[in-house]
Amino acid sequence: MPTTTVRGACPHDCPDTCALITTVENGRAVRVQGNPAHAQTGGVLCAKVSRYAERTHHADRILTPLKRTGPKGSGQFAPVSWDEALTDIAQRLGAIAARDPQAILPYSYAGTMGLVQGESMDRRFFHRLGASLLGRTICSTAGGEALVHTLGGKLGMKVEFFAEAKLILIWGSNSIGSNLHFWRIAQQAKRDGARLVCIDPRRTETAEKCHEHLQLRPGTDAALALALMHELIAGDWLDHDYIDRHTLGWEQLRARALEWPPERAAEACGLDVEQIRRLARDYGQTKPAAIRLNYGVQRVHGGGNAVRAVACLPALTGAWRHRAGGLLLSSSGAFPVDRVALQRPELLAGRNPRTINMVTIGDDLLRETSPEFGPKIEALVVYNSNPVAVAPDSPKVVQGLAREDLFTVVLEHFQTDTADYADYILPATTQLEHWDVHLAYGHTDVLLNRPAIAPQGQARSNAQIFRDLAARMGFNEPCFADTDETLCRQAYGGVVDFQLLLDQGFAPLPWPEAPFAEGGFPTPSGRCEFFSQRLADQGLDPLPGHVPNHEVAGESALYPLAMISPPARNFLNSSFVNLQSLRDIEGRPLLEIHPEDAAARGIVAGALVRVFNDRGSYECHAALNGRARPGVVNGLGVWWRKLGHGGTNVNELTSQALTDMGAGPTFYDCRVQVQALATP
Ligand SMILES: Nc1nc2c(c(=O)[nH]1)N[C@H]1C(S)=C(S)[C@@H](COP(=O)(O)OP(=O)(O)OC[C@H]3O[C@@H](n4cnc5c(=O)[nH]c(N)nc54)[C@H](O)[C@@H]3O)O[C@H]1N2
Ligand SMILES: Nc1nc2c(c(=O)[nH]1)N[C@H]1C(S)=C(S)[C@@H](COP(=O)(O)OP(=O)(O)OC[C@H]3O[C@@H](n4cnc5c(=O)[nH]c(N)nc54)[C@H](O)[C@@H]3O)O[C@H]1N2
Ligand code: SF4
Ligand SMILES: [Mo]
Repeated sequence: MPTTTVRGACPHDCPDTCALITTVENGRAVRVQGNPAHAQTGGVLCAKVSRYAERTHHADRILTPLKRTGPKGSGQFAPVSWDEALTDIAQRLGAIAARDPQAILPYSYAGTMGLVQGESMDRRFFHRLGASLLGRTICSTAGGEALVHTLGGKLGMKVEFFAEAKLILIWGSNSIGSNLHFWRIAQQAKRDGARLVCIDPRRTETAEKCHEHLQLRPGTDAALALALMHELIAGDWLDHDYIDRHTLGWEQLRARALEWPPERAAEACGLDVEQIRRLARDYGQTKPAAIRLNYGVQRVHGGGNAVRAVACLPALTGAWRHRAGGLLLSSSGAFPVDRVALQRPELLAGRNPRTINMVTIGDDLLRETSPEFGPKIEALVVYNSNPVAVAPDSPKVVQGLAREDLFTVVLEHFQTDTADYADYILPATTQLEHWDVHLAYGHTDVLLNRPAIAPQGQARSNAQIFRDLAARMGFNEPCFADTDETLCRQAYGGVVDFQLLLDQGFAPLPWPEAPFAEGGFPTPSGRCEFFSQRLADQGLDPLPGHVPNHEVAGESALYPLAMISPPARNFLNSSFVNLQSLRDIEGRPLLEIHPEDAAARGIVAGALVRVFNDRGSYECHAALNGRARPGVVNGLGVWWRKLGHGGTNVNELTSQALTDMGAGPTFYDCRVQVQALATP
């Protein structure tokens, strides 16, 4: 067979959504590379997805349906036919649905961000069934709601124009690790004279390479942003005309900001007063100034308020007037996805099922039937997610999944920590084997993914599996017959040129160069809402404020250290942990700790340590690499438990407490103690 190349899209939960070119020889993918024709990708992929062929043809791929043969969680399975698996699953789900379909819960997130394999036929299936809905909150809802209540949507600068900025604040983001193609743009700006400032409790690879690093305490970003406003007012570095014409609630915000002199913020943030003053001066006086905000700031109690406070800054200085000024957290709101066409909510037929928050799955799997909760969860269908590894408070998640009376189906590529608890594992195709169409949250191009190789073994696409299950359940609405390629076409209706997608693999959205240069915010008032009536109506603070963490470190003698758990660079959440070549780069599960905190506990570099709190205990190795600030430890995520020490990972320690907005997780709002177990 000749060598061919096929155009695709990276499926992963990453702002960059790269355009891929897969080289195929004899039916095997031999290479996955970046498409040089796509400007954002620029022909370059990260180390992870450069290994995508290795992942796809991995010896551990699940290639047939598997049925549990041992106790729950033992990981013992035997191959069965698709026919046997589908018949049994349909029968089990049907029996539960006959009593109350809300006892069935789908559990999925962004293992693939594809609109087809992530949010189309699956939703149709569960809507038709009347299953409980899932609140897909595990990543970005606090920041997302905050943006909606401030700017009017998940919208912001066009990422390419950061190259022209003269000051870039990289706020709550390790771009080199998790937004590599943005970092290329920031480097361009730096070469052209821009100053780069990083705001992060961890001295990341990115922080090291910026001109300045503000290493604040986790969960104190709103205090810093309010102090910046204080100084913008004091120095009168305000764009009064922009404020008058395009913002709402300036007088109230002004009063709030005046409560935050830099001295007060320095105390709260654990920063030097001069550093805050200098940043305010730079931000007030440099034009154009751009903020690359990322989701790292909003995984704490006050995450929504923090994003709101930061998102107010560009309106105060009028930074939005310039295409290289303003802010970008997410661009996903610019994509006109036709979710009604894809997901068919009308299949609910007037039913209004409850919504279960995916963050609290640990508690919710352990709840009995009650009037407040509704029916006990009897069946869980997991796809595109690995909750045992990634959901907070994993001791509870595991306890729930170990229930003998819970029926669990997992659609997967690999036998993850979650798949170990399944009754059935169904083999899913990877991105190289199926059709899909994508949005992006770090740029504004639509991407198409064509299959490059045939499904491996007996794997089927998620959409195909739900189509098959629908047929077994007797769901005969015509929408269940739509093919994956048809679903790709439905995702954007006629708004995006599908032929262009077929021809070149990507298509730009029409999105203005400077979206808020003339105001025009899609909020109820049409202005940037410093004051939000919608938040007031929910009984929340209508102005951005500093909301302290749920778990303030130093306030507990038992657990005096704050822990954050940002991603390890060579893993993507828990994906890729099972690739030996990438695991070799990461080495072993690590806890970064400041030398003073280590010395106080008799911990030396490389020592095996136990990190613990009331929720659980995590074993890993101490890293004294200069990245942790005093009082804060960094437990790099997200290892598979079974590939870590003692079957643990960092989410043994994190809590199910929620954010101020969006009912999101608080992974970086966590208190722990650390103890040496053994010296290296
Ligand atoms: N290599 C890699 N890339 C990824 C991911 C991955 O796991 N690995 N994950 C992907 C996903 S799911 C997402 S959502 C995106 C974006 O995911 P993000 O979570 O935005 O990714 P990071 O860039 O690591 O940003 C987190 C940064 O925030 C810092 N941080 C923690 N707490 C605070 C705080 O209170 N304040 C401030 N200012 N900073 C804080 C952390 O130290 C870390 O450097 O990245 C995606 N890209
Ligand atoms: N402590 C801590 N925990 C965190 C975070 C953190 O920073 N710290 N980050 C959080 C964030 S931001 C996020 S987004 C979540 C992410 O959590 P998840 O969305 O669960 O992400 P992954 O761990 O990558 O798991 C995705 C799974 O989907 C599978 N998959 C991929 N493609 C397909 C497909 O086409 N079909 C099927 N059936 N399966 C597929 C992969 O094999 C993988 O096992 O984790 C969160 N958890
Ligand atoms: S940088 Fe992000 S989008 Fe690009 S290949 Fe890597 S994971 Fe995929
Ligand atoms: Mo995420």
